[in-house]
Amino acid sequence: MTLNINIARDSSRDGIVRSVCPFDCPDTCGLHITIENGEVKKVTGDPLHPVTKGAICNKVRQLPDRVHHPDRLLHPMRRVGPKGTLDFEPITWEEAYDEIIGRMQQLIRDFGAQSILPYSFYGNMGVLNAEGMDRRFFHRLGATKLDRTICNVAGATGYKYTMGGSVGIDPEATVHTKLFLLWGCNLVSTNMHQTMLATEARKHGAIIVHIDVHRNRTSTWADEFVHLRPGTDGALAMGLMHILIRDELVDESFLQEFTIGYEELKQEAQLYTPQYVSEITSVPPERIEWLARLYGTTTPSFIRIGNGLQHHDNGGMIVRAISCLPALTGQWKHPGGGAMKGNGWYSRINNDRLERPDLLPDPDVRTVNMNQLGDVLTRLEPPVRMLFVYNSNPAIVAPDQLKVREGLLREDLFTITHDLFLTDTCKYADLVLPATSHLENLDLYTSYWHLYLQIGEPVLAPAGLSKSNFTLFKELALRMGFERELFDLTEEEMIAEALDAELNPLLEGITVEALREHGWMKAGGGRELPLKERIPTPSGKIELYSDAMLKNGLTPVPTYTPILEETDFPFLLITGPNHSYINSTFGNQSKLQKLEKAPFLNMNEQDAGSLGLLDGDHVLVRNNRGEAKLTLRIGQDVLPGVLVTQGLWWDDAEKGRSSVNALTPQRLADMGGGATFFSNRVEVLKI
Ligand SMILES: Nc1nc2c(c(=O)[nH]1)N[C@H]1C(S)=C(S)[C@@H](COP(=O)(O)OP(=O)(O)OC[C@H]3O[C@@H](n4cnc5c(=O)[nH]c(N)nc54)[C@H](O)[C@@H]3O)O[C@H]1N2
Ligand SMILES: Nc1nc2c(c(=O)[nH]1)N[C@H]1C(S)=C(S)[C@@H](COP(=O)(O)OP(=O)(O)OC[C@H]3O[C@@H](n4cnc5c(=O)[nH]c(N)nc54)[C@H](O)[C@@H]3O)O[C@H]1N2
Ligand code: SF4
Ligand SMILES: [Mo]
Repeated sequence: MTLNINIARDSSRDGIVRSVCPFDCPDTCGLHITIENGEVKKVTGDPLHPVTKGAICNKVRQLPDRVHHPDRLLHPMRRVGPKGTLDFEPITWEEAYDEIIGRMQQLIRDFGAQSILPYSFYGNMGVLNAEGMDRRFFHRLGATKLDRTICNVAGATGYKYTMGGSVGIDPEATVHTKLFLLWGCNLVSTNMHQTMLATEARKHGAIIVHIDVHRNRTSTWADEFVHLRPGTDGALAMGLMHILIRDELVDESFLQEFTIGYEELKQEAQLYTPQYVSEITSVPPERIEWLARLYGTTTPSFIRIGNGLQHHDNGGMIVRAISCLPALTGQWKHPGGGAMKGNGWYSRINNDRLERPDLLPDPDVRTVNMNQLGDVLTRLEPPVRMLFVYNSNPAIVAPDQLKVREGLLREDLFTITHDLFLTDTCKYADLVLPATSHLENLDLYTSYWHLYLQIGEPVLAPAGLSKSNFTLFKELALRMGFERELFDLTEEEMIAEALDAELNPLLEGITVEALREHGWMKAGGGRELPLKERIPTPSGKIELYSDAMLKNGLTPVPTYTPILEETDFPFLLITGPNHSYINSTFGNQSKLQKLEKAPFLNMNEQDAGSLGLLDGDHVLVRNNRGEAKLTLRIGQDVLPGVLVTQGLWWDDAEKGRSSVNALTPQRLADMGGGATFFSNRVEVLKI
């Protein structure tokens, strides 16, 4: 059967229109979209947006290729062949809805709604499409809850113990910063507008230090590079504190006024002599002394805490320790001084009103951790029988991939995927549903880095029969017979529910209409908040000692905890994101693939020498979970015993390529149930 799909272009919106970048990137850029004959010709940065300033990354300059890609899904499809074979037939939305509703109702009758599991993340960051109508639908249904832990939860939890929430400094203030510590953050690839702000500060004498396990684009751009062993950053932070205290470089009056627990922290820091820290981190003692003195004598200083730190077993404690540093030298009181891990606190919306967890028929319904999808699909009792995937590509991005795929292959699991493309996850789906791109729907965007809220209008007609997440879950809810007053809403109505100035006074005056008029609006209206109002901890002070940590069975002062030695495989493997994709998004665009060339494995020349390996060799990286084939790059970019590969590549059967997540563990980090992608031991064999 074939379906006739009208792909006539709607040229009524031709011209240059304003939009927002929807991808999971801190910068949340304002965009200008050039449309001709209903087709996107060009995407550029909005020159007037105060943070974007007309510049965007090369990935999103390729957005026209993504939006009009010949592989865009244009109609729903049903599986007709075996799972994993991409054998689908087109169906209508009527048929798709009938099948979904029929199966959901049957499952609820036979096994209860907890047999259904939504699986989503932030493939689209729009509030309505990522955490709006979808969440409300699954709450009302009573489905198993998903703990969305794959990205930044360990570090966010560690940071929250110190500072009370995702509250750092306004990045726009970093033009005043004199010292940047980019700590476990590949800024040049993952937060380019912070690079622009730091470059501005550098013109006025700022020094930029990159602290990483991998000498990469950011190290080359920075002024100084501190190379350390993976997962040892907690020890380095403690060592810096040790020296700051020893050399009386701390700000006693700030500590008195704004913190609690300095005496307890002081005791803990005593242990961390430069010699001891050097043994743990591999950073020479003189280099630790140098860094501590630089940090203790430069004001204002700013620490950009990256995601690389928290994808370890001890990621929560690492970020907890680093987040205490700026308080020691009183940085928070200077414009451009302090730290930033995430800034979601400023533009926080009313998630409860949007997602309605109160609708859950059974408030105690089970919750599963998204990092353990492999175990959830293969071992959980009673089993998950329907998996509904949207805004995510778990067959590539989730750890312990072979387990995930074993689960996805289960004949008694009914899998629905909603995406723009036939991703590797769709290969295992029973029903594939086409999703609109963000240019085809309305949404509200907040940033987890800068402080602006923005609205993105539909500027294109939906591709084929594609539907937004909002529309999909709204229509499903209405067909399920759920309450019209909860689900028969417009996007504008739902955005109005989210923008709750009573919950968050910084949203005062920010409405759909005002956003439409201005394009973007800054939380708090650009007013500088007094420091005391920016410390939402239980004590109202920066907590160097945390009662909450003690209650949760954690050491209440910052400390160093090592990563686990799960096996004795000789190498620690870091599998980070790459420059040209966003997670697995953009991994199917040939221009961007060409720029990345191939998945490489960086190895130290000493290790290569002792294994008899040469640059360009094809190697098999393996452990007890799985294996991946990579191309060797030998040099000094990683320390001996450490390996780094970048990018979440799509499967390529021809090249025998499977993603690196075949190697990574489902183990959870020390805080928040976070992922441990980077605490991963492997061996390397020549092919
Ligand atoms: N181009 C591009 N941009 C992106 C993304 C992308 O895939 N591509 N993804 C987006 C998303 S979802 C996120 S969460 C962010 C992530 O962006 P970042 O916050 O930059 O995090 P990562 O790139 O995961 O890791 C940052 C750095 O940490 C290093 N690292 C790993 N382990 C350690 C360690 O133990 N100690 C130290 N000091 N460094 C370590 C890595 O080598 C890497 O250089 O970027 C977002 N932006
Ligand atoms: N080994 C390793 N694994 C990692 C990481 C790592 O550094 N190393 N990083 C982790 C991190 S930080 C993160 S955040 C996760 C990210 O993991 P995911 O959130 O799964 O990110 P993507 O791979 O970008 O997949 C997003 C999917 O959503 C689809 N999509 C986009 N817009 C829409 C829409 O409007 N509707 C629907 N239905 N679909 C849409 C996209 O086409 C894409 O297929 O990966 C994690 N996995
Ligand atoms: S991916 Fe990041 S840097 Fe690139 S356009 Fe989007 S928000 Fe801006
Ligand atoms: Mo992420």
